[in-house]
Amino acid sequence: MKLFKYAPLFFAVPLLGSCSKSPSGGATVQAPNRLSVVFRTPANGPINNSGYIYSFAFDDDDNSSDGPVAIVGPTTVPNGVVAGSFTVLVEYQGGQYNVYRRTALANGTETLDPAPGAFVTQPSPASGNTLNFTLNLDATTSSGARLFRAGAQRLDINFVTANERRRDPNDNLRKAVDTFGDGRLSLSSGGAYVTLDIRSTRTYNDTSIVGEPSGDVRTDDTSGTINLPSLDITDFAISVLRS
Ligand SMILES: [Ca+2]
Ligand SMILES: [Ca+2]
Repeated sequence: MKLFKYAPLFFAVPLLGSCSKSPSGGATVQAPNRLSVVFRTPANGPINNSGYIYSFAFDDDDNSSDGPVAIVGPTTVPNGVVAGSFTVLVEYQGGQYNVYRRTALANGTETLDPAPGAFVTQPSPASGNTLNFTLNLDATTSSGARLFRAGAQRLDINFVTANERRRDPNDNLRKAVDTFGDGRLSLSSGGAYVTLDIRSTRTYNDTSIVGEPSGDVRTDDTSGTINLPSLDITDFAISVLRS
């Protein structure tokens, strides 16, 4: 059944054309190079708008051996959800999207340089089980740096969902997490990130690149209070536009 989910999805993504009006009808944004994501949880797990975290991590360092990966336990890393190597982070929580250029620091922490103008059009809060957004690949951060490295040809990509950022080092229960790959098979690793060629216009979907299963949210929590389907990465598509 999964195979038929994408046709209407792709037509909904504003990929065609090289410019886009803002929702207010204001300035036209020129963005010939774009990266779009459509992300779905299952029908019985609507996107949680009151605290759960949906993180989309992209690494433009041309090293496909170092992540990004999920954080599955307590952490001091400020973003709290994604670790390993990555340089761009899109985070959705509580109806708000944030985008950062991320620099890993030698002491195990990070700096997150916000890029509030990185979306081609400001994405709406989630309703139902879908998140989608389009980044300008040539966007700059608030400090004037490029969001994505100029000339990047590949991105290492992982999506990570989590119900919380766990800070307590004495709390060794695994929080609830999903990430690329089958969490039922690999409870200790941080997920099967992928490396995608972004040199030309194309669309990747989860079936072709990672085969992301449903029902593989990992947790050791036994309270029954976490809505696991709302964290379950089920379908996604990643599209590149070059025009
Ligand atoms: Ca997974
Ligand atoms: Ca999943």
